[in-house]
Amino acid sequence: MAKNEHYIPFDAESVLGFAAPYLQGVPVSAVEIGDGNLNVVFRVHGESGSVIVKQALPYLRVAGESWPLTRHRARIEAEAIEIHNKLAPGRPAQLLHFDDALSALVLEDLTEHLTWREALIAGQEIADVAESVGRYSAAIILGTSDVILPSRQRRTLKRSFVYSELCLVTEDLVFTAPYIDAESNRYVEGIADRVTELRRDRPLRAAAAELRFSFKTRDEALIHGDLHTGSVMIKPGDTRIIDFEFAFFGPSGFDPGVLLANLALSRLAHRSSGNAAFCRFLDTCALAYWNALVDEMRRRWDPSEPWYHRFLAHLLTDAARFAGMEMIRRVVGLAHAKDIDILPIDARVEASTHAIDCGRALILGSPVHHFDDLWHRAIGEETR
Ligand code: SR1
Ligand code: MG
Repeated sequence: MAKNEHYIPFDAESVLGFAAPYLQGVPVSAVEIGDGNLNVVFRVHGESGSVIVKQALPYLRVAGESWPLTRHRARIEAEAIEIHNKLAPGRPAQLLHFDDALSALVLEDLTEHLTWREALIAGQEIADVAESVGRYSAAIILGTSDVILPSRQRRTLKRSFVYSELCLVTEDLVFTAPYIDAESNRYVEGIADRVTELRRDRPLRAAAAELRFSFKTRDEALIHGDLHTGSVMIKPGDTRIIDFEFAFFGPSGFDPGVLLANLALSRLAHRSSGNAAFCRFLDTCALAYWNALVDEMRRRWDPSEPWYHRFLAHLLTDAARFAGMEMIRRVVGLAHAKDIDILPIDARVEASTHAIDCGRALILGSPVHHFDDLWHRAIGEETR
């Protein structure tokens, strides 16, 4: 059967039958809980327990039918979960079933978890999250790269991951739109002049174009592709990664850059709210993420390999520049950091302005050589 003949978008009724084999007892009810930008997401309850059904629509949910997309992202997500789960067992939310024709995944329901972003907004200090995400990053960066995988195996793996439509979305939303007068941009009124300056900032525009080129051409590892704090689900003692539809073979520094940028944005939000103690917690999170990543790489890498230190040095330098791009787009572009958007207006303007300034410093400053250089630049507290 051709793929389109079988495809129907689920509603709260039709999803019940689809989820039934993965539930205990008969399916009882379903509710649409998706608040993401891309897909519809149902929580389906059985007599006991529940599962998540995530279905790709033939368009971008946040933009509607005016922004058509293929549903190929569902297959990308299913395959990336499988591969990342082999490299970092138990870290991705578990995939119970994938139906290609329906572009639908059945996933375990993490009912006791919340996103890391929500936890950080609420000022919750949950231990070990950053370390778990750092180890996951190292596992996938090394485990899908030519550093470790034999060439033939890696080339086979690469064939199933094209440069997808969602990579084009990232190209546009992260590397392009914030630097032009794009219709998709949105920002708080109080930073309008600063946003106009971005469009006239030739060094920054050149660097953005160069980083976009890196994003498009450096197929170094099968990265998550959207590793912000909303893609991490947490509860005390358990950290899970979700939303793998942006996965592709791209630059290794992109995921660490995105993750650190979102921690820095959270910190800017808390600083503008006067929460100094929580800022210090975020400092420890950022450092724990990077230290765990480095430690996990060391564990997985032949210690006699002299290239190791240079590899990590480049990774840090790249991560800093990608972090800068992510910081700017999350206050200027289409998809924002909720941490900052929910602030009272003056604090929002202040944090948004800092995000642009810090992002610019990361992108255009001299290459960072130590983690502290990256972090201090990202939070606007440069020490040198
Ligand atoms: C239109 S999609 C907007 C954003 O949501 C995703 O989580 C990615 O970050 C993307 O850029
Ligand atoms: Mg997402």
